[in-house]
Amino acid sequence: MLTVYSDDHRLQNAQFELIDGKLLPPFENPRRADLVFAEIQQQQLGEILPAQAFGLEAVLRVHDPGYVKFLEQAWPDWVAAHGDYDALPLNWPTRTMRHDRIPDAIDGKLSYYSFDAGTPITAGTWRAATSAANVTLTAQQLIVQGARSAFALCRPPGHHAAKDFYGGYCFLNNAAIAAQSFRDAGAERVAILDVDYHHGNGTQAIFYDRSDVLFLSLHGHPQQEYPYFLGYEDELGVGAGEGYNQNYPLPWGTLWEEYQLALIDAIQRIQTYGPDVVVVSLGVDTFEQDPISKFRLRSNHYLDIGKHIAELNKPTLFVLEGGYATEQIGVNVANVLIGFENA
Ligand code: OKP
Ligand code: ZN
Repeated sequence: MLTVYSDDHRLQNAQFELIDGKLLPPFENPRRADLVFAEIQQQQLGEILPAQAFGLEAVLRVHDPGYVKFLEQAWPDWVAAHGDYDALPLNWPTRTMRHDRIPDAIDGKLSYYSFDAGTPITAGTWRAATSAANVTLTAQQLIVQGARSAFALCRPPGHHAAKDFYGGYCFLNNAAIAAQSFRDAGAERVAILDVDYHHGNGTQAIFYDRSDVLFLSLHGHPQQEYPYFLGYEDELGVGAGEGYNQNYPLPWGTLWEEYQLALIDAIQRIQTYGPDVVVVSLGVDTFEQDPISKFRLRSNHYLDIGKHIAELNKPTLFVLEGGYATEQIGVNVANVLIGFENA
């Protein structure tokens, strides 16, 4: 397995994260990717390549130009208004309020372009987020050039970010950018399988009206879990996209046995779809010891996840998403890749 990696992920290194009414050290922190890197190296999973610099062209195939400009400018604008503190929004336009005017003030812009207060924008956020996109696009190119698989070892993650909003630690949707780039490179059908514990609301929204990208997600049930407002099983796509979105919401406490049944169904759906390439949004926060999640997978089950994905026998791009049990994140991620390779 070829891995692509850049140290620039470390530029997303927030002071605090607002979670469960507390300001805590961020769960989504640089150690995560550093430990995945160390494990991949130690297990000798294959070559680790640096990221190439792509411009913003591929990013803008998925994201709104105004949103991308906002992300690039948010930190300097915030510092000018408030000083050198991590930027967080505090209110949102909800029912009966307007969504058709973008405020001039940076605080209003943060509110307009976000959906939670748990995703700090810092001095390095823009560079870290673009580096994650570059890591993913570099890995995506390896597959375009004929590699059977590649792993984009990137952070911050991406699957909660939609066309024009951030949240859930995500700014640019790395997996969606890669999927669109596969299409632009000539792939007719792309399947995105999201095995992160949280619903990939951003990815779903980006491809919801399209039949050329099938999106499937296994995740904590939105009645119980973040992001709460998307991820039900009756979300099947719209217009041309009808029938090309599939959610598997699962309850707190889900064990491997139940999880595997959903995974097998998802794999069968992908098989039927017959994609040219598969993108895996690879979160390992389904792990039993994950500090913010409530599924109960064990480390060996990640080998099986990799094995099931390999049954598809398609070129496969793995893109890192969540996973917050830092001490075991390396083993769990590596196990997916090893299970895939040894299948
Ligand atoms: C990002 B990814 C828990 C609040 C959760 C945000 C979680 C973002 C997860 N009570 N806050 O999908 O791993
Ligand atoms: Zn997650």
